[in-house]
Amino acid sequence: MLELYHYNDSVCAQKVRVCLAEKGLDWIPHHVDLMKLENLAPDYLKLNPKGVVPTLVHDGRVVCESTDIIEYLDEQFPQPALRPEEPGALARMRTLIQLQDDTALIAVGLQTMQRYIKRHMERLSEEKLAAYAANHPMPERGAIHAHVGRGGDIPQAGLDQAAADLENAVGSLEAALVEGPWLAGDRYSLADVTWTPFVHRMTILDMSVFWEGGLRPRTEDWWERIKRRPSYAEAISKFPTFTSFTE
Ligand SMILES: N[C@@H](CCC(=O)N[C@@H](CS)C(=O)NCC(=O)O)C(=O)O
Repeated sequence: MLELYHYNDSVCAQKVRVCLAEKGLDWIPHHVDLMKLENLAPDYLKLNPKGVVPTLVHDGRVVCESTDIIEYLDEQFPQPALRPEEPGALARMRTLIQLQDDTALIAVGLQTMQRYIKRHMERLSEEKLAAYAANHPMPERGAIHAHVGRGGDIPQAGLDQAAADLENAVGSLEAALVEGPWLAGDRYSLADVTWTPFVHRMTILDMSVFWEGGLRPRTEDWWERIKRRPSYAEAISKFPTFTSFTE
């Protein structure tokens, strides 16, 4: 049995949902509402000590970290294989996943925080914000949520750096796509799984200018093909996004 603790509009959770959809696996959802701070509930922290989503539970075995989860799924459910056998392609796949982990998560996080999460945090009471800041297992996460919730902004220099990092990352995708229609070459892989939610988020953040209009034509073409895969609808577009929040 596969259970996924996720949040509708978390890029890291979307990454795992895309992988599950590509493999045609059924899973039991447990929605952890980050806007209601459910990620800091004591029972959830027992599963995921960092207080973040996603967390996979497979027959009672707990796996955290989205990259570890998708690798785990590919090992446990090998068909269709999402890791290339050719060593060069495998290395390219891992490099692009690492780029997401090292750079894109922080960059989309800052931009999303300023554009969307801030307005939700601003509705929380001072008591809740103080509790978030004091109790988050990753103090810098608690602090930044409390900062924007109290009316603070992400410094413009940080937002500019995040945008530059994301544009550079799109440059890396464009370069990788020289090798084939997919990010690791001729076969769809975990690199494509990983970058699907991040490129999707960039479209929400008005960053599709980084590839549209022929600027990075291979990425533009890849993105069109990604959106046509059933996993895109199943794992991403059927879920609500920050832009549709009304509560
Ligand atoms: N490295 C982790 C990062 C997980 C992560 O940062 N998740 C975000 C949503 S994309 C989260 O739960 N944020 C809530 C918080 O930081 O309080 C992974 O890839 O699973």
